[in-house]
Amino acid sequence: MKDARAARERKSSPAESARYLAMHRMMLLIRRFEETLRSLAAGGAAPGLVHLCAGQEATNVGVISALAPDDYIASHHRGHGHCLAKGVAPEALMAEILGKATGVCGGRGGSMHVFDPDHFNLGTNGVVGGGIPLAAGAALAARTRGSKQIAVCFFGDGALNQGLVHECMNMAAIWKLPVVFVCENNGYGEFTAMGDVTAGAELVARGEVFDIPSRMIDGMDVLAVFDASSEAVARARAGEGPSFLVCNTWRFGGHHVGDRQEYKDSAEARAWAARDPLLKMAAWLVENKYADESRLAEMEEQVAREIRVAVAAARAAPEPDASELASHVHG
Ligand SMILES: Cc1ncc(C[n+]2csc(CCOP(=O)(O)OP(=O)(O)O)c2C)c(N)n1
Ligand SMILES: [Mg+2]
Repeated sequence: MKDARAARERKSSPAESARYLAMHRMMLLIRRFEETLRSLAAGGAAPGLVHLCAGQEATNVGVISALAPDDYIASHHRGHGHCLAKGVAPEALMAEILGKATGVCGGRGGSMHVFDPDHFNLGTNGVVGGGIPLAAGAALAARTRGSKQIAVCFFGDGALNQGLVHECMNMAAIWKLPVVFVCENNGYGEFTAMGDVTAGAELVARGEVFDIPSRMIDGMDVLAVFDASSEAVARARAGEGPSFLVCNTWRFGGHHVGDRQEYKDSAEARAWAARDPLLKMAAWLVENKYADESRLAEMEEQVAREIRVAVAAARAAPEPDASELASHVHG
């Protein structure tokens, strides 16, 4: 199949150019954030399990770049990239994951419960499929208020077999809710290959059965994800109802930090590594003269500095005070 990026004429206005560079920069920021967090978590600095999204940046950034700042997202347990792309400061996210008082939720949520209302982020979620009804509810609430906001829910291939997906897709279709269902299909749920637990080869059929427009997309191609998401978002905003996007992607690391991934086929892993979304976008930017190698190197340097500063601040931040333990528990 022809590359979506080559197949479509792209405008080269300054605004478009800035958009493509911003997408690449955000993917880079997410990758460097996750790499840094991997070593911090491996050294025991982050309480609880930490699930990294390196490899899935094109899906995170492609979808969220198609949203307005006040559109809602509901994320899942592998959600740091969603939080960053939606606008949280790296320092506030890192502090949250490290359980520090300066974190987005004062260190109470950690990696799997980052709730960020300032950026209309309904949170990462430790319950597989748990974000789906939150997004459907936010979409219903927005429509009831007469707002133009829409909602996106991200979930993994493992969540496809949760009843909630089908209940919410059915209701969203019947009520034409402004919601976009995004399955980040990375081929595995924990340590089990998708094909061993998921019946039916055509994942898009899960949306089509509800008459929801459903598409399979190369989730390693940020521009392909952005194009498909822009269409889905426009449909939702125009009152035409939900869409379902299956983004085929790959997590470069284990299920969580510390997973040795012995269940993965190494040839398959190498093939996916060659499709790294950052390499693909960098090559496209250079080929189409949106940036040259030195501009990309400068961007790398800026991002590395931003992460260094954020991590140093998060590490130096105080632990939450024990006297605050019960705050926010009862309203
Ligand atoms: C309701 C529920 N069931 C089981 C789990 C345990 N669990 C955590 S992550 C996970 C796998 C999820 O796989 P997928 O949805 O494909 O997401 P991925 O980890 O691949 O990003 C499971 C089964 C859980 N957290 N919640
Ligand atoms: Mg998965």
